[in-house]
Amino acid sequence: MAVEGGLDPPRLGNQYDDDALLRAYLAWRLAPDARAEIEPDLKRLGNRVATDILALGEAAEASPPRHVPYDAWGRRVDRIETSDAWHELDRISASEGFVATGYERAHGAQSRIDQFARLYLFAPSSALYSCPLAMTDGAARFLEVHGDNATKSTLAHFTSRDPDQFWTSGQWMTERTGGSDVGTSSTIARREGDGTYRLYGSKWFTSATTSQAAMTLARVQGAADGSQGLSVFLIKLRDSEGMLRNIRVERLKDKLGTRALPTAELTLEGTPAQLVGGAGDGVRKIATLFNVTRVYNAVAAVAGMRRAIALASDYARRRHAFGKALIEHPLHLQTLAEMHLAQRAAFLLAFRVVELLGKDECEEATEAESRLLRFLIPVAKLYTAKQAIAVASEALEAFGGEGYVEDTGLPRLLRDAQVLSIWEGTTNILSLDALRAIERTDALSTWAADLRRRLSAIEPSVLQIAVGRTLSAVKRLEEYAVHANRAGSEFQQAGARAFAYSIARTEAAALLIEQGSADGERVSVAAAQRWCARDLTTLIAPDGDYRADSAALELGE
Ligand code: MFK
Repeated sequence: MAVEGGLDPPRLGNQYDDDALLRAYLAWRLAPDARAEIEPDLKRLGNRVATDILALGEAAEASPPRHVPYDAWGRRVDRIETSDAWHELDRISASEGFVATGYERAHGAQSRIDQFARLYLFAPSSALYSCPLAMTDGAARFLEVHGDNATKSTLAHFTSRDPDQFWTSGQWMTERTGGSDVGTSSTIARREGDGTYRLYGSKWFTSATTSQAAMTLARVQGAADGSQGLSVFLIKLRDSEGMLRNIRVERLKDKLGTRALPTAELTLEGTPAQLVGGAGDGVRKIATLFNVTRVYNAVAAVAGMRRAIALASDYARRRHAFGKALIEHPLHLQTLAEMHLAQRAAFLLAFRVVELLGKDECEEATEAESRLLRFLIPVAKLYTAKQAIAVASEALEAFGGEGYVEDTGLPRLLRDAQVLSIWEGTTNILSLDALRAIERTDALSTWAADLRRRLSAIEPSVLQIAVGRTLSAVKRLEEYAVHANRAGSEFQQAGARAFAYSIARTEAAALLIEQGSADGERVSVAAAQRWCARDLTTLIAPDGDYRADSAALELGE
């Protein structure tokens, strides 16, 4: 039956073919052989994420998980029922090798680029199945680094392409004390006579509770307070009959977004667990895991931005107002261009970290690159998350009232973006983390030297002004850091967010310039010029009494 009247809704085409930036980036960064091998797959996936995978994601969203505490006979069963579509997304994740690609390392250090290009296509259609994949990948990397013979088979499940063998993993770090100050975790691990452990405590925010396994933190009975007294444990969640092993599901979270994703409050009532990586220093060890999930977060953020822009750009060509298509109105075009630019910068930043991660894991990173990775992960995660929220909000506005109407599916773009700045370390926690990386590893000098080296390799061109402005920003950031260091820790902390944003913008500037210089395409050159024409650094004022000013503002005095 033909559809009568109404508005012409936005449509999604092949998400690989339509993404000029992704294609240009891969042409720029991937070895030609690797690209030739990967491209047909990305093209195929680009179609799937706009057709069958998209339909599954929408079905999963429409049928959120349900907690069934008791069976018909009053027995406590704590089943979490998810939709068939959610199960199918799990099987597709295995067969598409979304985690496996990162571990097979068919393209050496560039395998992470291959893998994250696939995830970038998948994430916005996946109803957040990308979240269990993030945690599974983090867990796999953790086991690769800290595991032993006893955990080998679990690692094989996490990295399997066989849907019947593939397992996902949760990452249970958050307790009632909060998700940031992890060192205060109160879950206790009691050692049994046979050397195994049982865990007792509550986990306040456990995503993907339908996973087969989870990595968690607990304090071996009698161990010291703080993060050093914590240890990392692997839990296999279910027994051979599929029942949770001494885990009580208190309830599912009623979240703003990510509604297909089961997130629960749990009580561990003597849950059998395996100590991995030895006792103690749990936060330092689990950083291996959360640094991977933070990279996923950054890639999911730029992928979400891309999806919002794809829809808004398509609609701007269909929708007419004041006698012409929206795209023909200069201010609408300008607004879309700004969204594209924000996404472009964030994309390059996220994939810069992906490249460094791949090198680091394949032991091809120099010492300086490993330091940069440690520093740029929090910077990229915090910056891309905030940009994703801003772009999603702008995209909704680009649809007018339709962007505010639930059954268009558009409000979900904003709801799902909002989580990105909250989980896996909030903006402030990550800004402070970047400061700590500077304190502990002298990352700022490494970063500044790296930028100067890369920019000095740019051939003289129309990008010279952009290069000059980026170099000035690097100098300003170094000067600010010296001043902040003198002014003391409170000043440094108060300025940490503005500082991290400025680092992100300046790193993105260098990447945009490098891309513009490498491909000489009008779009890349214009992007670099436009980005660098504005202030890259916005730092808190070094003079004046910032603290008294902040207190006055906060109190409304
Ligand atoms: C689509 C995307 C999907 C994403 C899905 C995920 C859903 C999961 C939902 C969640 O679980 S959200 C909650 C996630 N929680 C966090 O991410 C934790 C946020 N808090 C922090 O990151 C804090 O900064 C931290 C807990 C790490 C502070 O702990 P401490 O113990 O007070 O800090 P400290 O003393 O700096 O660090 C202890 C050790 O860890 C140190 O080692 P060393 O003593 O050997 O130097 C640090 O160097 C090391 N460390 C800390 N942060 C690190 C790190 N190492 C590497 N990278 C880092 N980022």
